[in-house]
Amino acid sequence: MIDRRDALRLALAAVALGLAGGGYAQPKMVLKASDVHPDGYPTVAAIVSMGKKLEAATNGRLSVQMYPSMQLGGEKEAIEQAQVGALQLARVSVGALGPVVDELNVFNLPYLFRSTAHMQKVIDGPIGQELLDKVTNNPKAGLVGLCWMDAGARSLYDTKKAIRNIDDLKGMKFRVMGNPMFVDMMNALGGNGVSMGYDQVFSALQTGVVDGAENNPPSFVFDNHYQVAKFYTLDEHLIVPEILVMSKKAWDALTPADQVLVKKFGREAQFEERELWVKYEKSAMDKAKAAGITITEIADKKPFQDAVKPVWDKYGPKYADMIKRIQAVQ
Ligand code: GTR
Repeated sequence: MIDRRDALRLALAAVALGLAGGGYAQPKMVLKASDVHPDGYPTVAAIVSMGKKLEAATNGRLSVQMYPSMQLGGEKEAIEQAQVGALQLARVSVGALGPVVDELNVFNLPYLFRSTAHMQKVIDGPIGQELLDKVTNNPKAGLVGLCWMDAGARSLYDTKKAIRNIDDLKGMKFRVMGNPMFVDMMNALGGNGVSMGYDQVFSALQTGVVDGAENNPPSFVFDNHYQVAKFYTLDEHLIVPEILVMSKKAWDALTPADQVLVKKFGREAQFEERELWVKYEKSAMDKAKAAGITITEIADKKPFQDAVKPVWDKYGPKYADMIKRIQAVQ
């Protein structure tokens, strides 16, 4: 026989163990997510929407708290925080994650993809899954690769002059993402690559620490770089997708059923973001034109493609098989 005091103790123990209610109640988990872009940006909106789906599917047990606009720092910081478990979801560029998971660097080769449609085919298919698994199975990364996101094509912008051909890049300093491949790329193009976090780009442009940077139209416009850099040159040297990673610590704390949900809604976020992206890219270009930005189309990209050959010579051989497979995707 158990008396009332024992019954109370047992009940308290059950609550502490999460057994109350007759089943194994999982504790509530708020997944902190970070993004360098502001609220409403396609990557931010897609992850907020993923969070709402998670919340609905788990009766509020799992939810996402988004920290946009670099509130938690730049992408290097976000990756490091996710690795130690201080942050649960980090949406970053593959450019920034390459130094952690080397296999991803294949996507960082300039002019690898023929078009954004080609890139999408690759990330949506078996190669995309294989590379997400490389993130997850990397023993040192401490991250789980959840899904990809679109980021269009990256082009040059600067505060000094319109760039009409490759020779115009000579002597100009361009900020690139924190990955040695991009410093090499910019140097091969004839400029000087300066790597720095995204959080420093606006002021570096403003104070003249760099003459320019390079990014897709939505970043150029909606992160306000166009207010200081008035020349945008569409050479489209990189088509680098984004990636959403989860802290391995947080992932391991989820039940297998919850892991399935997170993956499923992540995959859906990949396609939701893509639709938002198309609209955002168009409105970014419209806004840039309306603001009087000098936009230069590089019709003949061959000189740019030829110039980055040393980057391919240096990094390409390591990824030779993967490059062939990517190029074979139609
Ligand atoms: C943007 C990308 C960000 C960040 C940024 C950068 O296009 O969405 O994740 O990587 O570029 O240049 O650092």
